[in-house]
Amino acid sequence: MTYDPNNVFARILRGEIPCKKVYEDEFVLAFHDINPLAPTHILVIPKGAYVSMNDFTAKASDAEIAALFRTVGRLAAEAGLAEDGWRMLANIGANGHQEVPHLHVHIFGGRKLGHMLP
Ligand code: DGP
Repeated sequence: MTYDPNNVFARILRGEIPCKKVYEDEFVLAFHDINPLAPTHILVIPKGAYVSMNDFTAKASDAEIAALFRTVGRLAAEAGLAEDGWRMLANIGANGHQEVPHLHVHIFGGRKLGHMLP
């Protein structure tokens, strides 16, 4: 799938749409989901133009991949989720019900989550 440079997360990265920022560095941006599904619901996105895990894992540098997943773990810990548990989720493509075509990892926590079902 070709990357759409006008998807909503690309616009957030360009500062065209505001977000409630949690963290930013050279590789990633993290912000609160606009429709939180749990007391903590953070999205972590790479700054690079990746649609999903498909092109990210194929094309991103090790530094970009490390930054994304280290940030997910660190922000979950900083949100106080580590001890009680939490969930990370990345929807991919049509079958995965991905709505925004820029890779994003959801962090859910702060309550007992529903059992994961396919
Ligand atoms: P997904 O189905 O994994 O593609 O989920 C997309 C998520 O993005 C969904 O939980 C709502 C969130 N979202 C969509 N538009 C915006 C926005 O403009 N700002 C923020 N903060 N989140 C958004």
